[in-house]
Amino acid sequence: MKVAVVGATGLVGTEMLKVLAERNFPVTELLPVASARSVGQEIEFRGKKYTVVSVDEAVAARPAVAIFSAGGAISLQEAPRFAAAGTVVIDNSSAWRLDPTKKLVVPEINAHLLTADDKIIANPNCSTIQLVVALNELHKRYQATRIVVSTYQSVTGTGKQAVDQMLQERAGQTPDSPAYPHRIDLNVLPHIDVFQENGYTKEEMKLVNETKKIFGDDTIRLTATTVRVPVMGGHSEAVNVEFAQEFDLAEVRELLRRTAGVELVDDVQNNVYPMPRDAHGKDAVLVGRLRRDETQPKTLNLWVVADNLRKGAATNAVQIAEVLLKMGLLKP
Ligand code: 2RA
Repeated sequence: MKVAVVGATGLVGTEMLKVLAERNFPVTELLPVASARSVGQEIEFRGKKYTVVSVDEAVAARPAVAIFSAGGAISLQEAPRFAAAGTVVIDNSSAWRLDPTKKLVVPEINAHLLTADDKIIANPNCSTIQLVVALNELHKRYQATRIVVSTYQSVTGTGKQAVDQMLQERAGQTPDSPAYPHRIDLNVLPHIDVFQENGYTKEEMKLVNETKKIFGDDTIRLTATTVRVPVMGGHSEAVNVEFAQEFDLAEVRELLRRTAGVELVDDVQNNVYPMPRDAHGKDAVLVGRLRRDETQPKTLNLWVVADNLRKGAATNAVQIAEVLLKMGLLKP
């Protein structure tokens, strides 16, 4: 199967190639796509060298699927071109996520919505994916009515430039081209993406709006504070969720053990709880620090950690492609 990866040289694109190889996705011909300055470069995939091509070349090659992680502007411009050529696009940018005609998919939750009509499919934001995977079975059982999330997001979510800034600051150097308006090492920034009129950032509003779309429930009240932290390995989230139904903590534990994509990591007596360094390189969403919110009924606190480049982006996108393949919706 001919597969294009658009944004193949970025942090997420590189992870997509890794996951495609690890999961043995049936790629017979790879089309690594990147910006003009990268065209002609060589990348390695499954021990074979491939030359980076332009978007035009990739569209003309009519791949079965094009997995994008190249930013919203490129997606808005190029995804329809691939779709018009018969390619199914899975896009990791925010461009199509809230478009009412496009599906926003986390396979463990709503892959059943996919049909042959879906030519552009949106991959949710990383901080949304780990939240909805963690809450999926609990929401089905107890109906979440209000969610308060504080995130602690890895610099890898911004990209290589941010990782370089952190490492240069850590080495006592002045960053060559800082990604953030302030120092990030030994600091935290309550600022991810741009501020909106309502005082929230785009990242915070993504959590609010995408969560409701994926759960198909506009009545869920969600408020978020998203924070950038000088950490590699993954995003962490402190989640406070109020349910319509009363719950039993032992049953919550059992439901989490049975939740697709979740690994329960919760034994605080032995200092066992989810941490980014343990999530790094994994596809599971790690959940721990389960405890009742003692200030109000039917409310649970939990701690959720996942590798934002994997389940938060690359793996979720490849899992969507695997579902499409299984449903016979990708041309061979
Ligand atoms: C971030 N979730 O962490 C955003 C985009 N990857 O920066």
